[in-house]
This record gives sequence, structure tokens and C-alpha cells, in this order.
Amino acid sequence: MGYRVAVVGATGNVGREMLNILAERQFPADEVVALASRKSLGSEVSYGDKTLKTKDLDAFDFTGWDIALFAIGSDATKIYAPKAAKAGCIVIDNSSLYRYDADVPLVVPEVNPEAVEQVHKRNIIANPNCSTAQMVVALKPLHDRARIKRVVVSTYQSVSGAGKEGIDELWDQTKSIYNPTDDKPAKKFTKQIAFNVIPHIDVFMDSGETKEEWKMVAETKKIVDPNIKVTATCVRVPVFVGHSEAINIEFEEFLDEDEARDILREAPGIMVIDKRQDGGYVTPVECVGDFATFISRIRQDSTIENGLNLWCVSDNLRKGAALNAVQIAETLGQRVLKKG
Ligand code: 11C
Repeated sequence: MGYRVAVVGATGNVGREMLNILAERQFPADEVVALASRKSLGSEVSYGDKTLKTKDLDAFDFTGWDIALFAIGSDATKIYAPKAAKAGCIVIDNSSLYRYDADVPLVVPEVNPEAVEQVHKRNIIANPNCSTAQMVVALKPLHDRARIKRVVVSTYQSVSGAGKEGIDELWDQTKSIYNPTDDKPAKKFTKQIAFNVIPHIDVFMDSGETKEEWKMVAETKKIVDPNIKVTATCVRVPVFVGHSEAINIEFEEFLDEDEARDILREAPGIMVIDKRQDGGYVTPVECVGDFATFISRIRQDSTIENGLNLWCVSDNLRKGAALNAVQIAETLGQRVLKKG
């Protein structure tokens, strides 16, 4: 017997990817239901070679459903996730609503799979922010070998992180640059995104950090190790899909770049592409639709005692959201639910 799985927010970018990935990875589902708000009601979404008609989230009874993958904003999650959890359905939530609650596990299966075993405290498991997910996949195996003291990360985040409106704004603005009569002023983003970069993602906090930067700090500590210091600068770039990160790591012990490369090659979820020649590294367009987190440009940082630099790229809609959520569901199946 397999699982009964609900995908909540099935018509959005992440919800659609969740359905694709459930089918691609042959998740052992007996039944899958696509849920959406009333305004998307009746829309059709693909699940493998099937087409599902979306059902009304508001009227849905989660009783008897094993797992709900949530891909809606925090406000709607606040209403529907407790309903699902109370009905006995385990919520895997992609929003930031529960991530920092002590009784909700925040899970990246390559890093802290054991945390799913804490699910019964609230019946909710949180999925991290996309920029954190790919970074911690790279940090964990290196931390296990040489203990990370400090991380300095700069991100280059694609517009799909800001949803469909972000994608549309880059597309429309890019076209309008060549057609000045069709001006497309910034709406979703705070400045022009076409042919530009914007050092601002999510809201500003009192510290001067943005919330996106704060999330990378708080989530890395919760998922990997509270002792790791992280400082981040998060930047939106005119790329449709795929977040990139330049990561500088300071370790307690010396870690040679060749050994780091070997460790990362063996690590789960990672693909190393690191040739010191033209094109011997990965860029976001090459990662779209892939499951892996790609690592390139691994090199010693000789300005500090035990330092390493690397370049990390992943499909933000997959490892950063839908794939990680499905991997959590798989881990939950193996470690907790044990059906089928
Ligand atoms: C972005 N990382 O690129 C964000 C999107 O906390 O789940 C995901 C926000 C989150 O805009």
C-alpha cells in the first residue's frame, strides 16, 4: 500500500514542480490530489502522464491523507497547514512560517535526515529557503571533515525565486528595453531587473540585513550546526531559473582543495564540475531541471589560515523547493511512516 498525497498550491511554479518530481522519482503514491485556491479552481495540472483537475483547498478534508506538500504563501499556510496537521496529515511546508519554531524540524535530507523523526510534535516539517538548501548540501560534508568556523556567502538569485510575477517582469522588461515605447517599470522588484542586479531580496531588518540574508544565517545554524557563523549578501540577478552562490569557508582544521574536491564528489546530492579551463565550471542555465547541487571553482583561500572558496549552483525550484520537499516525503516514508 502506498501513500495518499496532496499538493497544495498545485498551479504555482513550485507546486507544478512538486507534481513533476513525485512522478519522476516514482514516489509510492496510491493517490495524488492537486489543491488550489478558488480562483484557480478547475485548472488542469500534469502529474506524469496524467492530468489532474485542481480541487478547492478551502473545502478539502485532509482526513485519511498521509502527506500534504504545501507550496502557498505564509498567510494561507497559517490557515490551512494546522487544519491538515490536526486531521492527521503530515504537512511538508515550503513557506517560511514554521521554519524557526523549535518544535518543527527543518530538513535537508542529505544533511539532517534524522530530524524528520521529530515530526509528531506538530505534524509539520519545514522546507528551507532555496538559497540555504543548496549551500548546506555543500557545507555539511566539509564540516564533518574539518569543522566550519565561518562562512561568507554572496548569492546570485534568479527571478523565479520571486514567483511567476518575477519571471514575467524580467521577460517583459527585457523585451521593453528594445522597444522604448513599451515601458515596463519595476513592480515586483524594487528596481529594474533586466540587464541589472539588485542587492535586495525580501524585507529589510533593523540590523541592516535583508530577511533573505538573515534566513541563510538562521537556517544554516538550525540544519547544520548552531556554532557556524554565517554572513550573507543576497542579490537578485536577471536569470530565470537557478541560484548561484560564491561561498568562502573558514575551517578549524586545514582542508586541502584536492581533498575537499574528493569529499564533495562522494557527497550525496552533489555533482562536482571543476576543471581549471574555459567553461570548466557550471552556470545556472545548465542546472535547470536537474536534481543535483553543482560545485565548481574549488580553491584554497590563502588569505586566511584554513580557507576554501567554491561556487555552488542549483535549480532553485527543485533542490531549493520542490525536490527537497519530495525528498523529505521519501525520508519520512523510510524513517517514520514505513508504508508499502
Ligand atoms: C527568493 N529565496 O529567491 C527566495 C524565495 O523563504 O522560501 C523563497 C523564499 C522562502 O526570492
